[in-house]
Amino acid sequence: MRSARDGNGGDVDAGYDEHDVAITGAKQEAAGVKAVMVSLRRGLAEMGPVRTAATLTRLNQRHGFDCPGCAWPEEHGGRKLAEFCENGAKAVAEEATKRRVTADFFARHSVAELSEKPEYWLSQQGRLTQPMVLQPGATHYQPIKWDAAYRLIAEHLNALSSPDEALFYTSGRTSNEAAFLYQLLVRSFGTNNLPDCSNMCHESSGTALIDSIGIGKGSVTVEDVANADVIVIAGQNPGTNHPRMLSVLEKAKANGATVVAVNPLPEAGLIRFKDPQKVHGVVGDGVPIADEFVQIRIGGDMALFAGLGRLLFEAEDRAPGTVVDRAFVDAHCAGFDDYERQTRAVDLDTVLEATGIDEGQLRRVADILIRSERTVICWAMGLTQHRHAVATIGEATNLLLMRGMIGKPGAGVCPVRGHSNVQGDRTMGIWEKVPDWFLDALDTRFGIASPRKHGYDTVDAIRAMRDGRAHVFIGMGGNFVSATPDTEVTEAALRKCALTVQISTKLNRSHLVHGRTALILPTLGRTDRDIQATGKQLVSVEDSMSMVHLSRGSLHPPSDELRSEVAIVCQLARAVLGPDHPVEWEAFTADYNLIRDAIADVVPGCADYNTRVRQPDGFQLPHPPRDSREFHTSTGKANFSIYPLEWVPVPEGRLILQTMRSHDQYNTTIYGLDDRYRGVKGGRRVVFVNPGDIAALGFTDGDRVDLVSEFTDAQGRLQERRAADFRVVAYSTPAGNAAAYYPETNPLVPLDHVAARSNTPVSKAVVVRLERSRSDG
Ligand SMILES: Nc1nc2c(c(=O)[nH]1)N[C@H]1C(S)=C(S)[C@@H](COP(=O)(O)OP(=O)(O)OC[C@H]3O[C@@H](n4cnc5c(=O)[nH]c(N)nc54)[C@H](O)[C@@H]3O)O[C@H]1N2
Ligand SMILES: Nc1nc2c(c(=O)[nH]1)N[C@H]1C(S)=C(S)[C@@H](COP(=O)(O)OP(=O)(O)OC[C@H]3O[C@@H](n4cnc5c(=O)[nH]c(N)nc54)[C@H](O)[C@@H]3O)O[C@H]1N2
Ligand SMILES: [Mo]
Repeated sequence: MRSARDGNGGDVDAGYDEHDVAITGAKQEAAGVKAVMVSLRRGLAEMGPVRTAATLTRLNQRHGFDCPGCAWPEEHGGRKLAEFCENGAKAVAEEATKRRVTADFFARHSVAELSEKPEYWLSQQGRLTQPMVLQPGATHYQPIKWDAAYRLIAEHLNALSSPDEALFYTSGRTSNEAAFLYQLLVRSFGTNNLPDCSNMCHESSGTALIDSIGIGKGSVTVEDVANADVIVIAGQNPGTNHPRMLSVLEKAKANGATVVAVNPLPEAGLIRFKDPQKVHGVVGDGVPIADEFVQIRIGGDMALFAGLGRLLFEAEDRAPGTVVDRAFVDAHCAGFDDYERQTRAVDLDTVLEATGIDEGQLRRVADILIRSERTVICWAMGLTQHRHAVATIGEATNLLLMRGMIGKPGAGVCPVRGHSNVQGDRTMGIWEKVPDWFLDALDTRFGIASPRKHGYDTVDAIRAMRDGRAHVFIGMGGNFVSATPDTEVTEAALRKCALTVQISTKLNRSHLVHGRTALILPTLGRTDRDIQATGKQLVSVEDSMSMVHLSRGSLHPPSDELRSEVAIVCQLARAVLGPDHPVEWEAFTADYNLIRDAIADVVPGCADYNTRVRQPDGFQLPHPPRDSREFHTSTGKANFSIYPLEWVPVPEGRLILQTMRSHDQYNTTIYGLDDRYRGVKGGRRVVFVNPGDIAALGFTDGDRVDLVSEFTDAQGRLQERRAADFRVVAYSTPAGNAAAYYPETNPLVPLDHVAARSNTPVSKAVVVRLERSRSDG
């Protein structure tokens, strides 16, 4: 057992044995008083009573900070005293923890020793406190001064034979101010290599929506969701990943909405919700959420939307003029005739096979859509991380377009984003394929010459490192090595780099899988106070519904050695670009208002940013389809998207595995080892399998198996990858489908297994077979 010292520089004992995992049965309802108790207990353990009170009362309040949990918007007007959820509170506790990783910690642990520890143990050690360097051939990280760190990076960058040999990753927590300056630095340096977490997340949504409606963002507000007739929630687990969405769904239901949940798993929050702030949530059973639970086969959604489209056309035939919104289609859409032809020809037997549902349910859902005057379709990773993700989202959008459900109250597309500022980072130009008009505006404002050649996204960045085309990796947050697919390939790729730099708040695996030289640069988080030359600074973020608002950290930072992300970018820019560079880097660090003024000059819809962001609830960015039914697409109209129907058949003796989040993690950060809603306690190496499949494959619940993924590469060769030792759990999932947690299963996802057009790793459909583990007695 490891030592259990706590506090400054001590190791926190986070040892555990996967064989102790207990299975207690899945829950029907999400939240309730238990959720509040869990969040308070977690807060007290990590932060102590004073910081717990200081953080949880300021979370998502008008004068507080934006929750680093997810991108679901705050409700405006009368906010509740505690506008947070269990998992938002965990995200805050994770950042505002009193535990510290000091230079002494790194002196005691070699990199080799730390790389043996699980991700859970690493994040439990606390906040990083000072810049550290790993010199070539060294066994331990050592302290380094900030100036020396910037010089080291500048030397490496300026020694490259082309700026395109450097990669600048971003995760979605970075504020608008820091993101804007970061992309400005990268473009001033001379590359568009700005891969980000979005490439693994909602890239498919952006790609599909830009084709269909001309903008890659959702077209609804919270009020629209609350006032919808019908809300479809496909491929999303809000009870765990966007818990504050549940109270909006409850409100919508009280207004008479019908909810259709489309998911291979009966996720707790989709079935029932107990609002801990209401009496029935405290003493009763809560409220039912889904009126129709469509237990779809993994990857069957495109077929579902196409089949529903056909039934909608048939209903239009029975009662002409009642289903298709002809006026909208004629005035605003292109490609309707092709869509109608293709959709009328959809074979319903194929739809039933692809989705695994019965015809009665398909017809019931069609009837729900036909009766609806206002439909919202929400989705997340269950739709975006598939080979045919872009086509699937296009098909969902078609259903809305044919009924005129875009650009009217209570209706529209709602891709529910992940990271709290992932959408804002894109708006600020963190995009490897940013359009030329953005670069033109940047060049005009700053007198620089941005490159026009598109950069690498996440998957292409890994290929570039693997193939020796990129030698320096810089990560603005995130945990690249654990978030990306094909762990072995990615690790080898990073190890080939001359320099890897991680700008981070917490210790993670990306600090331990490193280039010849490696740097850890510790930074302030969302909850920390940020003081610069002109005083206390504020930052701003954009939520999933295009609302931009301020966030004010108030906690005393974990160490005086921390720098804000803005300060790190500006100092680095000075070191890399030299003192004569035209951008006013020093002034920007001193006063973030000046950054916001620059954003106002460059980014559309951000005029008067400093004033409008200070309005009580901030301001909403323009969205032409939502605001005025204008569509800035290739045709100048909303385009019906036409793709051949695709789904995911199950090969004989194999399973289709989806990789997903437990209730006790934030992406690669593992908060704890329980998945309360799915009834798992004390471990994460579990694989959820349909009971019929368990028997048919010759196993029983509780067996320990290796997951072996199978993939045919571009040359037609069969490849295999293995993740060892998972406990089989009998679970309600469609026949042929299985589920297990990410990041443990990332080694199974081949680098080339990507979505068509968006290049997003296909994390939700991996062909696997089960093999009895060698360790299974
Ligand atoms: N507490 C917490 N909050 C988070 C995060 C976190 O890790 N922890 N992560 C944040 C981030 S970055 C993101 S992107 C979001 C992720 O939010 P989600 O997308 O909800 O996250 P996943 O766990 O990947 O869950 C995917 C859901 O899709 C379902 N699914 C899988 N395959 C299919 C399919 O083929 N069809 C359909 N219809 N459903 C399918 C799964 O059963 C599961 O319910 O959450 C954000 N919020
Ligand atoms: N198999 C599989 N793989 C997936 C997914 C999946 O569903 N299945 N989901 C994908 C998705 S949707 C996403 S978004 C990615 C997530 O990919 P990332 O965003 O790269 O990963 P995170 O785990 O969110 O990053 C956590 C780290 O961010 C740092 N951090 C936290 N807050 C801050 C901050 O304020 N500033 C800075 N500089 N650093 C900070 C901490 O050091 C922490 O260790 O993973 C993807 N990978
Ligand atoms: Mo995400």
